[in-house]
Amino acid sequence: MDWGLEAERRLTEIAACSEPTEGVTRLPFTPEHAAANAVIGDWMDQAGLAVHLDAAGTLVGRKAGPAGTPSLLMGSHQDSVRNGGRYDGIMGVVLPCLALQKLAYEGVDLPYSVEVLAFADEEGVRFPTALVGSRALAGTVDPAVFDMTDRDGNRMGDALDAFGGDAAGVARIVRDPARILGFLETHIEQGPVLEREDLPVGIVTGICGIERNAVRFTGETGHAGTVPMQGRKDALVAAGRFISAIHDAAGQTAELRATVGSMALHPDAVNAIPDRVDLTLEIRAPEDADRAAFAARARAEGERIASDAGLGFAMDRTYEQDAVPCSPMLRAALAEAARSHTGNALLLPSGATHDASALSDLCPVGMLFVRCRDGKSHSPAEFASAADMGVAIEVLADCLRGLVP
Ligand code: HGY
Ligand code: MN
Ligand code: MN
Repeated sequence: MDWGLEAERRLTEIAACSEPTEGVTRLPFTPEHAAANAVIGDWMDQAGLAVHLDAAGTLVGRKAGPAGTPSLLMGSHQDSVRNGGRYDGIMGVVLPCLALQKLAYEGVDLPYSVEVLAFADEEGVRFPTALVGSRALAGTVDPAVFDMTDRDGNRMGDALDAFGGDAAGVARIVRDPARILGFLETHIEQGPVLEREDLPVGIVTGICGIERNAVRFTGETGHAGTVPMQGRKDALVAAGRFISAIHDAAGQTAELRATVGSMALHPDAVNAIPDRVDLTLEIRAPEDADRAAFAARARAEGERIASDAGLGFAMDRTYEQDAVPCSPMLRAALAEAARSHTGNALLLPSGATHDASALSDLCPVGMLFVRCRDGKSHSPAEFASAADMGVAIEVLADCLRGLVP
């Protein structure tokens, strides 16, 4: 079997489980998700896994090892962003299923249990939260998330229950860390490093921490034609100065990323001076201390810009996730397998967050990255080659063979 070509075929097949949009749009607890789970369940079955849906809506494929052995968890998220690519998340479900199928063909019986997990919701696109499936296994879900609603007013808990999950029972699926070997996630890199180094796979050193802030500038509105330029309290001009200052400052800190991804004006009229601007400031960094220092610098800059123009300024953190180091044991196992197949074991950080971020509260985590064309992701242009996925499957299979419970 050409495992890489089979991976490409499966990813093409499941890309059809999408809303009728450009690229892939597959949100949690939707008809598209149900169609995808039917396909994933078949892959799990072909890999010799027993399949069930857990209370958080994760499709779980499990093959028990010798009695009393711990479980190695693998997998990633089945959901996508709107107009996303064919690889983000779902590649991490396809490749471990094929690696297990390859080992079965070779008559290899692993000395531990294995699970492949297809998480319902990592992106947090439909509901204003994320990682509910992986957090459920780690026991870190805030029950309040089930009252969050999507843009049509549907409660997440109701959508999960209607899908076959059990919001009230999520606390019962927490895993016992003593019975878990670790979590191994395979994911398209979503960045340019492996392509630049001309390598098919890489080993992740750690997952960046992330915080999101709600920022507000408040000034004075007025008639665009009568208020003199001198002395205006234009909230959008102040926000513009803030955004470019943040962009320039972030460029001076290696591996730190700062992004203003959304903005809303008031009164948002062509002939009125904006008196209020609400924007989001997202900050990511491999080191939490760098992220905290940058957030303090951003706050000071915003306060200075606002006070120089006689405006109001507020910056409130709305989301935070600490940086996660990958397990030295899993990094070493992946590196040894990658070296034997490619002669390389490039180490690189992940600027994107992943389900592994949440599962690090349960067990050691490791990540294998697959080369991403042009570093493009969260886009229909996202692409990973069959050849590179074939190498990743070989590396995964070797890594699994080498793990000792
Ligand atoms: O935002 C992220 O890094 C991930 O793609 N959800
Ligand atoms: Mn993503
Ligand atoms: Mn992802």
